[in-house]
Amino acid sequence: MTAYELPKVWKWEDENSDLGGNRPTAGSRFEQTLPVGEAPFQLYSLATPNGIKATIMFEELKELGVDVDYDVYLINIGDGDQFGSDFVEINPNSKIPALVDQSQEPRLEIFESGSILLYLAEKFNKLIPTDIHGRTETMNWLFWQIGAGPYVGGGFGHFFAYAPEKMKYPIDRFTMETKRQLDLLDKTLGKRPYIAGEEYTIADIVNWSWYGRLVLDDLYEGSAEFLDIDSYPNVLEWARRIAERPAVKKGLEVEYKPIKD
Ligand SMILES: N[C@@H](CCC(=O)N[C@@H](CS)C(=O)NCC(=O)O)C(=O)O
Repeated sequence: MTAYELPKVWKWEDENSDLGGNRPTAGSRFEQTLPVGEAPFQLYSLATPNGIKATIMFEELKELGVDVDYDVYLINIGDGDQFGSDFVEINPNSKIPALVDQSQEPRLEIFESGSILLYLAEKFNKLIPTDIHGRTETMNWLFWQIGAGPYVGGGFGHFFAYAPEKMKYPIDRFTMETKRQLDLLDKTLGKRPYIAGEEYTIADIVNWSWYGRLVLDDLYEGSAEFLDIDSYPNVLEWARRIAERPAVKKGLEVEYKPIKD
């Protein structure tokens, strides 16, 4: 690994374009007008593991007979759309997915995928158990995914697939943690059919979007072999079962409308 001498004060070196790329500051970088459709829900997103949680949720609600009309727009995070003024108005954290419920007066802005799923589950009383035990267990695994997922995405996935060079130290560290998480899910799913118990819930949607896709080798090419995915048979069986759900298939195929002409 390249030797690195810590400076006294870290300084950002701008290797990025004017609009895209992360910076050590938050807030909008340019004026932007996002399209707004007629549907009660306006979703600004992209089909990443966090983004598909929202479209799968909407499609699951539709399958359950809920009248949940939504418009979905493409936020190209590579182009820096998430740093435009209208998007930042909805999500000051500049990450997809971001949702507006314009059936509320004034309109309601919802960001963080977990918050979006919980909001929709509570609003329509679906995909979250009503009894205290089931509900709490669903929340446990919902929050667990939001906290644990970044070790997989920002940790394992980043160093396995995207970092400019392969570095043993971070790959060892995040592979170990990812495998620990998979083992935890495998043990949990060895005892029950769904993440939080006997029912399919929002905890399955958020976890499948990361761990289901990971074990099905749909996230980082070659990672299924590298992680020895066959040693997590319960996760694999659950991942394949969820992938067959009509709403999941539809959620992955949703057409995103452009935000620019
Ligand atoms: N904790 C957030 C994470 C959202 C997130 O990291 N979104 C990524 C795409 S999967 C993003 O928008 N990245 C753009 C950027 O970092 O500039 C959530 O669950 O909604």
